[in-house]
Amino acid sequence: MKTVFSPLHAGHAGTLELVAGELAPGFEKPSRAQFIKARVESEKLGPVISPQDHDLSAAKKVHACDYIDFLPTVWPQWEAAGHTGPAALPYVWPTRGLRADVRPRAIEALLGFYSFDGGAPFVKGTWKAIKSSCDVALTAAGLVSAGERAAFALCRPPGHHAGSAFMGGYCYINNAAVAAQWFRDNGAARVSILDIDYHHGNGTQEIFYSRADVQVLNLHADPMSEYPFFLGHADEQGDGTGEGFNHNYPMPAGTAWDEWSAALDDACARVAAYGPDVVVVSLGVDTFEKDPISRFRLKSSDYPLIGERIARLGPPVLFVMEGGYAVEEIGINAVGVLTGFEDR
Ligand code: SP5
Ligand code: ZN
Repeated sequence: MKTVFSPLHAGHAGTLELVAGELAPGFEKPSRAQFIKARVESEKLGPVISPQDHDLSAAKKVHACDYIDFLPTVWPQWEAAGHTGPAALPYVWPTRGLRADVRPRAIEALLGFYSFDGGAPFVKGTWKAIKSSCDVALTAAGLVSAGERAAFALCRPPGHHAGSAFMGGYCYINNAAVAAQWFRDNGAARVSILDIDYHHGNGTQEIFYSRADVQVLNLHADPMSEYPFFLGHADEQGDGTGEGFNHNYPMPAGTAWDEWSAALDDACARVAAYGPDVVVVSLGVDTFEKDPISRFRLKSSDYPLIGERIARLGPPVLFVMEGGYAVEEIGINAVGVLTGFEDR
């Protein structure tokens, strides 16, 4: 299968995040994409191609226009405000009891207005990386739409925590959601999004929660004790016309292949019953036993089995890269899913 990759991701570097009360180097770092690309090449998965430039209209179909228009202005506004620190980060949010209906002017406030956590830092190259990541997803979607059985969007930064008007959790534009909507607008009547990242894809769920034309399935750590904490419970099944088209599989810390793959089988049965024209896989490999921020117990040998199971679904598949922070093994695990898909 073809991989779509942009070197512009590398400008999103030197980020910081709060870990146990201290600002620490971001886990979501450029070497992640480099290790995956290197493994794609060493495993001879297929050609690695550059994305085509897309305008922002596809992103604006799942995100608020004002949110998307804000993203390229963040770093220039941050600099214009005289800040000299290494990364732009929010520190105040319009939570319960405060007003979220008035858009503030100050960049420090706008960052909080358009985010749900402090996990989406900006540096000078962040916007170009965000845009390139979205272009990667759309270009790979185009390959699938043109008849490829599958394509790999090697997106960085990831996307599944980004909602219609907010960033967070290393995510800015929801690449998988943009691609799913693009498939809908280009001939697909039904799209399934299968999110296998360790963390609940709260942004993807929010975007499609009231819709029946995009089914969303999420396998993830129980939000009672794991990030993003405030969404991802089993009783969230969709709203209105979307009722019955959202399914969550929260699982406890320590979950290993037997339990996890049973959830995957159930999710796949739901996909098969839905009968989508295309499946978008939000491919996170932070379910790995050695992931530094996660607590599932999948082994490298499990990842090809995931790909094999997804291949048995039948419809064409767009794989969109999400999380995974054990950089030494991230290529082995992510590409393991893809070779597992191709081997049958
Ligand atoms: C796309 C994706 O996987 N985003 C994940 C965002 C997770 N943000 C919270 C990280 C919490 C890190 N806790 C560090 C524990 C180190 N032992
Ligand atoms: Zn994750």
